[in-house]
Amino acid sequence: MTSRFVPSSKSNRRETIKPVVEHMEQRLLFAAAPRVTSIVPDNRGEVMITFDSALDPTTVKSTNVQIHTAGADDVFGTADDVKIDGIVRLKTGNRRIWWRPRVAVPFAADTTYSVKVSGKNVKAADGVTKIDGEFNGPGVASGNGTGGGDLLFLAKRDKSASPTARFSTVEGNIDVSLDTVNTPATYANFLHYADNGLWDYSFMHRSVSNFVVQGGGFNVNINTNNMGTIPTVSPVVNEFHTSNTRGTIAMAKLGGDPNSATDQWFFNEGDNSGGGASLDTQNGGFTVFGNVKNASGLAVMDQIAALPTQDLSTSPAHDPSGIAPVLSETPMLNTVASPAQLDPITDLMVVRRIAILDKYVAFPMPT
Ligand SMILES: [Ca+2]
Ligand SMILES: [Ca+2]
Repeated sequence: MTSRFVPSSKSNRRETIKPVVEHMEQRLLFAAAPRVTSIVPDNRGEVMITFDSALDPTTVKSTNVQIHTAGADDVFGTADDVKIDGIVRLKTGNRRIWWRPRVAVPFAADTTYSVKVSGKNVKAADGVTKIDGEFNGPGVASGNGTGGGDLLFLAKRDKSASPTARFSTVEGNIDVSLDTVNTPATYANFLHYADNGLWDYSFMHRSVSNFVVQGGGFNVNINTNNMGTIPTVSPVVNEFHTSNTRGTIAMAKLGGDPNSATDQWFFNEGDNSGGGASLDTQNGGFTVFGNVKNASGLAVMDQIAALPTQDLSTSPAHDPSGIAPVLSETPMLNTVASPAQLDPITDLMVVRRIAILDKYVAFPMPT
């Protein structure tokens, strides 16, 4: 055991040990306890936990990463707590734990839930070193400097005036800051579709260069690979307030009917406030209800806008609902030789999930 902490001397190295072997040993012997550097929970129970170094994949499993709701007594740590069934994956060079519930809506959206990553059982890539897991607060790296200690926190609803909706797309994430103050009805309408998972596996069906990319109305059934129409509720009243500038998101609606928006939205790729587009004045003005929060989200938006489009409006495959007429300017991850060869789940610009990001706090709650 003592040799673990004694680097080989220069003379030793020269005599017997090949440099590549020594390098490997050094790395293993001095493995630091992985610390958590980023936590992103959403309001339907999906959680991303990122560490500063790689984990041992065999130790990242559902027994060691657990999510519970408080149960009927509304108190955590009692017998009626409900363990949520989920799927645990290790991504991003084995540094990121991706926990997702097995069903789209595992509990009422915004329910507070606890997250526990076992400090005893989840190990560094060496299979020996324990994670340094003690939760130190939002945005702060975990740990107390010594391996071991559970990562334990509560995820809860973001009650701020501008919560974040994460659009998880096949091209990357777009985080959108939502405007609850100026567009409250549109925000409530947005929550209906997001909180019920209705936009999961939806796809962007329209892209017009330097103008908009549009989605929210249609989805792909991941079991049948068929395209379909997302069920809608009553239209929402128009709440035009914020200008349709680049990087904003607004509701789509029917021509000549300001109060007809339901589930379709569009990102303003260019400045569409005035000029030929005139989205601030046309049809009562289009309701901007949020804006892309950061540069990485804008980059993803631009990547999507840069995809080639294809006219799929004539006899596409996997279209039992007959949505083809809306698919004349469809952005494509992979263009197809003919619409009849369309493979929706791989060829279309799929939005895997839209959910509101939660806040997270220490567990137990600070008094
Ligand atoms: Ca309980
Ligand atoms: Ca520790």
